[in-house]
Amino acid sequence: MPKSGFVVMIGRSNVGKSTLLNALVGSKIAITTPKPQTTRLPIQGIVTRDDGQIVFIDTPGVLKGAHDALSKKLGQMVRASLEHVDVVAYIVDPTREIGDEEREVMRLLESIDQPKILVINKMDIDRKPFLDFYKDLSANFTRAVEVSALRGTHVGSLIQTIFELLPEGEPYYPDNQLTNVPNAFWLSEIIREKLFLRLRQEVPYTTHVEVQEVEERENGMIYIAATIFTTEERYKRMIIGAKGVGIKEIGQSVRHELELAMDAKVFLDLTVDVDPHWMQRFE
Ligand SMILES: Nc1nc2c(ncn2[C@@H]2O[C@H](COP(=O)(O)OP(=O)(O)OP(=O)(O)O)[C@@H](O)[C@H]2O)c(=O)[nH]1
Ligand SMILES: [Mg+2]
Repeated sequence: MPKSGFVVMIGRSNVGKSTLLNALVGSKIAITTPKPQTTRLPIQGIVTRDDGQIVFIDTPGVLKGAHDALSKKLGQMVRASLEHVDVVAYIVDPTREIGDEEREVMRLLESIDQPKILVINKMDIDRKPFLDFYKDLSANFTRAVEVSALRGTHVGSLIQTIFELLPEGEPYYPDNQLTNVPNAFWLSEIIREKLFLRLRQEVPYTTHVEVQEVEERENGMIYIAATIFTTEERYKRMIIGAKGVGIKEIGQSVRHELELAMDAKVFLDLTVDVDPHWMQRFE
């Protein structure tokens, strides 16, 4: 009898949850950046082996002390995603100090009945002042593993560990499916990643991307029309940049990545627009 189930990945912002998801699935389905709160919606990554199927759910980092509607909504999504899962993977970063945000996540974990795996990530980094703290914590968990999501180290043994803990069951998805992310959403995520990588401080957090059109043209070229919404005129100017250089560079890096991923020529029609109310759509 094969095994199957849902594994939610929780942890503070920036510990590498999305990087780990990509490493587990073996394909870039979630965007990753050095900035906190990159992930906004739970994204599922699917791993199918002879043993069965694991559906991973990547969640937004839990941010402590953030009171705006978007952050609250993110927190609610994390709590809601804990309810119907078979295993919880708690991802930690031994290079960073334990702060309020971390304590918040640990509190959240205490009330969970499912098996819990402590995943100590970023083991490739030499200086890990908080490694011992997390090693001591392992006693409170069903299992503990040390990985490097970036290098892919011990990601296979994490998958094995999860299979040991999963219940028997049939797969939820066809065995060739890697994610639940629809194409348009994935495209908008790639655009958002480039915005995060290029823009400073608060600007990327004011943005939201919508893909209006994806069309394959006769010559095999893929035409994509998308709009970057931001909340204020001055942010729009910052995104566009002097003489349009900013948006041009963002467009180029998006196109470059899409062409590699889709193995086709891409024509990207990227617009920047102001919508002061886009965040309300998350409420
Ligand atoms: N050195 C090293 N860096 C890593 C590793 N895993 C992730 N990172 C880096 O850590 C940063 C954050 O990674 P993400 O995967 O976006 O983190 P996240 O937990 O999904 O963050 P949020 O979506 O904001 O909650 C990125 O710059 C990654 O490249 C790792 O194993 N080793
Ligand atoms: Mg993420």
